[in-house]
Amino acid sequence: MGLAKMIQFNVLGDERGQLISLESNKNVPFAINRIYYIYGVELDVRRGFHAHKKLEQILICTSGSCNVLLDDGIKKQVVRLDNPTIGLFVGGLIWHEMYDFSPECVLMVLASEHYDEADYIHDYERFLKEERQ
Ligand code: T46
Repeated sequence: MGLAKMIQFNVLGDERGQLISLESNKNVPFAINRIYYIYGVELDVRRGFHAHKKLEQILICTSGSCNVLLDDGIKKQVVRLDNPTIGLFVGGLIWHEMYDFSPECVLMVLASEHYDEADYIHDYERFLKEERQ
């Protein structure tokens, strides 16, 4: 089975344009405690390089595109995000890296918890150890 859990959002569109609504514990499978977005990333820049212990997140490219590498310590999968109607769910203990950002990319992230540096695992060997436990 693939690592990528994609969520297709319902689009409330009409002749005026498109609208997507994101609601805690409805089309988003957790209570949203934080939203952040990443933009203005140069093409050759790679971000991420960590896993979270518990945090659950949904990554949505609301504009432009980027790639996300997912790694559970055994399997790796690259997901291209280029559609604002699709979210990528990333749960705990998934190493992830984001790269190949297009100039207009806005990567919006819905997160289940407030920012907590203690939830990050930045060391790949430590990630593998925690994954095996
Ligand atoms: C993740 C991927 C997808 C804060 O102060 N509050 C926040 O909510 C966030 C997300 C970051 N920061 C600070 C921490 C750093 O000093 O902003 C700076 C840049 O964050 P970071 O280097 O962690 O950015 P990325 O792109 O490597 O990772 C981010 C998220 O941090 C991370 O949780 O899963 O996006």
